[in-house]
Amino acid sequence: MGSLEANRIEELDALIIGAGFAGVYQLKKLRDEGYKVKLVESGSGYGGVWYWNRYPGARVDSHAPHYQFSDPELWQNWHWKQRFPDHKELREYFKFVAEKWDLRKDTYFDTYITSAIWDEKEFKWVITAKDGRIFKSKFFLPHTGIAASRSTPKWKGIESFKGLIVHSSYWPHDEPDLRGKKVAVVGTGSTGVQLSHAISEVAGELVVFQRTPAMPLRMKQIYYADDEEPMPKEELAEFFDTCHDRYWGFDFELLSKKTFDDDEATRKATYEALWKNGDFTFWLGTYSDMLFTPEANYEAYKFWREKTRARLNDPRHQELLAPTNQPYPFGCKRVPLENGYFDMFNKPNVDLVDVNQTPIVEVTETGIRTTEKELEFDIIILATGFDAVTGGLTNIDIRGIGGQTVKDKFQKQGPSTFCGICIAGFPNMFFSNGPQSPSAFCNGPTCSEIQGNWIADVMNRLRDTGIGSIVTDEESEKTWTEHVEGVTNASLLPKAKGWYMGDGIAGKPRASQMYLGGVQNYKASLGYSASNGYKGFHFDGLNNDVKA
Ligand code: NA7
Repeated sequence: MGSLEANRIEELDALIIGAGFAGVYQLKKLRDEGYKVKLVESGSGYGGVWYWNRYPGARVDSHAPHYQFSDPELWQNWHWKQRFPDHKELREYFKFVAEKWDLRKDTYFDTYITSAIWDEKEFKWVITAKDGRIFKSKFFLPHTGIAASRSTPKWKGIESFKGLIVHSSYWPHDEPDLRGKKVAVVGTGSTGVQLSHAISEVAGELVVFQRTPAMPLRMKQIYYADDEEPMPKEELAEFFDTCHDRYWGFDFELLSKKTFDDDEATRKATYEALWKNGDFTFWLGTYSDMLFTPEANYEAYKFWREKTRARLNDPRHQELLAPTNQPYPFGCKRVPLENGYFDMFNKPNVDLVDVNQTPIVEVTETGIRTTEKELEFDIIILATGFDAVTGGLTNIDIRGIGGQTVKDKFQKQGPSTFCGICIAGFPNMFFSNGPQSPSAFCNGPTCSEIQGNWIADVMNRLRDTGIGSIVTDEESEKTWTEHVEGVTNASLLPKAKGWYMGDGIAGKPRASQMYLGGVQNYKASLGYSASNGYKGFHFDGLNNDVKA
């Protein structure tokens, strides 16, 4: 690992923030291209969300072999132990990657970037860390991801609780002993679903506080023996190529038919087959109109509701967890996977509080008081999510041309970018898995590679031509934003309240946070700009007369 004294200025070609899939890939790629590049990370290890998400039950919902880099040097030498690897296995994977790609010498851990200011005269970013260190870099690459900024409720009395109160993604490295304890889990997104099930197996009592029911799918976990692989190694090179050109960045696609193209019996058989897969395919590999047509969506919901209710003994739980009236379109909030979440509600030590009927009034020294009663807890876990997608960028004081900030710009009407990779007014700044890119609608490593490669190509173009800066124009940004909104508005996404639409964070404008138009179309848009002389961009600095 590199070291840097406080207040010393380090000159770089590129500074990357974030040691998740995107940042790690970018470091390797740019170093291979001969750039002087450093990666900074606020945590103390590699993994991004997998460094932070170490709560009981944390695991990825993308089934193996999808969730890994496509470099043969890596996959030829790596063995997955689980079809859905848990956080520990994922951190092991990142350690292995860091060693194979020799990343440590160019990584600064425990480094939180507070500001990045564009110097219009020097064509450089001046980037400052919390501890006072400064980097001057031609390119600024904040690959901060979708879950860098935690969202914590502002309940009265929250500071007074005498037990342990923790946000799911700040889970203590020294594992707390939950055996026999009274535990509250607030939130039923994919985190809440995973962690409450895991905790129900050890805690004395568990109370889950639900605002909106999740619609999780069954997870078919497989534990691989040493000589077993999710897919034969000789097929993997082609597999990764395929993923780069598929709608969701996975090897499966939506079906080429619509819900009512099939008669009822065929449709049911199709749902059953997808359900048995025990992965995302019931959501993302289903009839092509499921996310776009209410009637089609309701068919999927009915099937899900029937499957779910059959597992719940208590009619109250049935109605709260899988309501008769569809609460929002299926798949328009992130669909979690589970293998025991619903069954745990049949246990006598697990209870469910609907915060719509009995809202949380305050946190007391000993627990949580709702409008109905006070409940005592030893531990309160906030699985309450994030200022998702944009929070990682808006948390940093990023100032572009004329001192404008990313925060102000996004605050006005939601994110506006060109191809979810850069912003008008912010030269030589590119990000991965950010707003208006496929991000959470794409298998993470797939998009990290697509975007990382494109960013490296831009940098090569500037290096080859001696040009100082590249920046997208307002017109191109507007066109992309309209395209993103157009695809979202044609879908059922706006009918669900959640972070896909920027809901839940005070003052955050409601707007589509991600691009739903498909990874292959996204890749084509980036490619079109690049192969047309970076259409949609302006160049400035040094060799101004050279056309890129
Ligand atoms: P999510 O998906 O944002 O889920 C947060 C959950 O917390 C969700 O059920 C919220 O209900 C609930 N919530 C938030 N604030 C409150 C308050 N004040 N009271 C009660 N309940 C609340 O975050 P996750 O961590 O589960 O997942 C994040 C993503 O990261 C994940 O999908 C992966 O893609 C990676 P709501 O639905 O808003 O009514």
